[in-house]
Amino acid sequence: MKKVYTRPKALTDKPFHYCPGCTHGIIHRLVAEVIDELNIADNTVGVCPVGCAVFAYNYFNVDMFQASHGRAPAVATGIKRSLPDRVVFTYQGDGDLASIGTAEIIHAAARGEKLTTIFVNNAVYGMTGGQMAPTTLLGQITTTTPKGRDKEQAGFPVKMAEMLTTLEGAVYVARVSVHDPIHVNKAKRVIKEAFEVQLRGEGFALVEVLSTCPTNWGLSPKEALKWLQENMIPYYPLGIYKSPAEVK
Ligand SMILES: Cc1ncc(C[n+]2csc(CCOP(=O)(O)OP(=O)(O)O)c2C)c(N)n1
Ligand code: SF4
Repeated sequence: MKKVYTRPKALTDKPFHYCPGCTHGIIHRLVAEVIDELNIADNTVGVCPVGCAVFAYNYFNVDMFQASHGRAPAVATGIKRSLPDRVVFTYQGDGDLASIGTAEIIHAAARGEKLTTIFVNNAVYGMTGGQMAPTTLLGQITTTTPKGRDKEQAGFPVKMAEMLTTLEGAVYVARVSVHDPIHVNKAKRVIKEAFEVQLRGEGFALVEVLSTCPTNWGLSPKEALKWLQENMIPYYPLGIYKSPAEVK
């Protein structure tokens, strides 16, 4: 029988704690496969967020740090500046990165820190029970927007990839999705490029990954993938927004 999947060496054997159908697990796997393919596990340091991926240090088989809410880019900056030969990545949710950590991510990007950020946008605060995040769509029902997000009261959803693209220090900015196998494969290529940008010392790289939260969206895993495709992608278009070739 043809073997189609082998657990990457950059993941430990520990089973993920994520809810059934949550795509955090797929994104972890992609990052780990990229670390294996680039053969950088011994030289990589990851920084975990505060959110459902808080325990990512249990899963990645590389050196890991835990940052307090939103502070992963600041912690990663310190690691990279003191150990510039390390490959440093942050893994952050949208509550973590686009809410409490807005300042940290904007200034790390503006400074052109040579980091790779994996930004998981699932349009809600997953871990704390599905409250509205900056990325929650207009009309989307969450525990804090029971009638749907209203722009008069809660403003508009923030498009982080587009916003960070405007900063000169950000040299690679892309948005991908993991709602089907074709997009999962594309996401992996983009994540790999974001690590290669760092390996070439070119500057700050961020990949926004559209992800599901079936538990807090109140949908089955299959329905959640469809909801992501039909509702998130039109507002958060996929693509490579900026790459080093354009910056030079
Ligand atoms: C300073 C601070 N504020 C709020 C919290 C509570 N908190 C922990 S996780 C979280 C939500 C994280 O959501 P997100 O970053 O979107 O990640 P997800 O769980 O969806 O993957 C919040 C609000 C906290 N731990 N620290
Ligand atoms: S609460 Fe949402 S984001 Fe968190 S593990 Fe469950 S499905 Fe995933």
